[in-house]
Amino acid sequence: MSEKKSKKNKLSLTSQIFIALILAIIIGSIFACLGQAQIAKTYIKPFGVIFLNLIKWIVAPLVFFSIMAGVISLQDVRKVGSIGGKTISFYLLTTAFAITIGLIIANLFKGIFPVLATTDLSYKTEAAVSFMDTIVGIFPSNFVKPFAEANMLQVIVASLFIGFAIMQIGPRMSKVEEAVNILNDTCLKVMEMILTLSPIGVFCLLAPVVAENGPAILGSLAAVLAVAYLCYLVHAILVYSLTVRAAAGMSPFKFFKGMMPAILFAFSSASSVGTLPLNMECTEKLGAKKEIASFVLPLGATINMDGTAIYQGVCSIFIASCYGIHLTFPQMLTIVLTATLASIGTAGVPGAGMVMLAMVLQSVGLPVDGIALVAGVDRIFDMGRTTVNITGDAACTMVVNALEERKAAKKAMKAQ
Ligand code: DAS
Repeated sequence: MSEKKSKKNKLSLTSQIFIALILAIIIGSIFACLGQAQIAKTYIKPFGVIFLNLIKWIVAPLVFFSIMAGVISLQDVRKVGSIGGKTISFYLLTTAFAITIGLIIANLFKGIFPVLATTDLSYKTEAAVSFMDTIVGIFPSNFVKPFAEANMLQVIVASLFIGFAIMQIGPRMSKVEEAVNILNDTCLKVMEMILTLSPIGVFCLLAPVVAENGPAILGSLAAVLAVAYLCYLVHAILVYSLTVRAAAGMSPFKFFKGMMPAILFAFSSASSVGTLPLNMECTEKLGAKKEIASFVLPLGATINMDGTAIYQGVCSIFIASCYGIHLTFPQMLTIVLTATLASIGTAGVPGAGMVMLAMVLQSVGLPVDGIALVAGVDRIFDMGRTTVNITGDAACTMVVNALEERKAAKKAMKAQ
């Protein structure tokens, strides 16, 4: 009875999120037409900020304990190594492919982008020097700082080191494993409590955005938003359908249908880490093993951002054309490398991708203040790119799960 009741609640939570989305757009537009955006920003937005702050508050311990629990539950370092290797290669390859799709399609459509100012900006193609900085920055130098600063890459490295260490402490391991699982379940329970507030949180985040931007602003940026969403769709349908079909033997329709609750939440919250619990639930319902999902998904929520890479490619072309600048092929390659790196460093929280756009623009000498052209509707970009990000994480989970199952079956056949 309680299972059916909670399933019904889960479904009604999804429809509540949808209703909150529609209400936010209608009420936000009314505020915009009445020129009362300030009221929405002053009295509605703070409740949305509280909701996001609660998510940010719990995300570091949630990722820390879920990856640690995932590593320990796999018991076998080699298994983590092979899963880790498959996961990282899938993430890096799909991200580089995503940014390439973004650049190709944006270049095809750049004729419809406005030229706002011509400039003789002499820009140099500096190699992306930040690669080594990114690698060095992944390793924590202080136990508390990664949590205090919510530096997710360092939190993940800390959880991997401690998880591997727990695996090797011998007979006492089971006690520590139980403690880690209790802490992980507690964090998941706290996150579930926060998620029951999501209809209110989504409404209070989105209504002020619509009130501030209104349909008019969308009209003027419709071109670049449409191109970005076209790229999101092409990448998600092309890459994820092909990979889940080819590697996991799963019908793309079944995959996207099963992912719908997580896709809806990601679209409205614009937060990959906030969508983690729903993403884990959806991939497990689609047949992924818990120990695979609880390792691959938190890693993906931090380092796999295909949608963000697309957004950075499309906006680089849009900003360059707004300044009357023609990007050369070598510069596009630099954007591919930098956007792939930027997506690894992008945190899975709202707006993070826009901050990393500065790194991409600098790498090819484009004016960083061009970000102001797209900042006004960043949230609308973010909703789509976050949806692609979490769907890519789930596709990777299904692929890695299928490859590990095949490997285990082969091993079992050999043993007979
Ligand atoms: N909103 C981020 C996420 O949660 C992505 C981004 O800002 O680019 O994935």
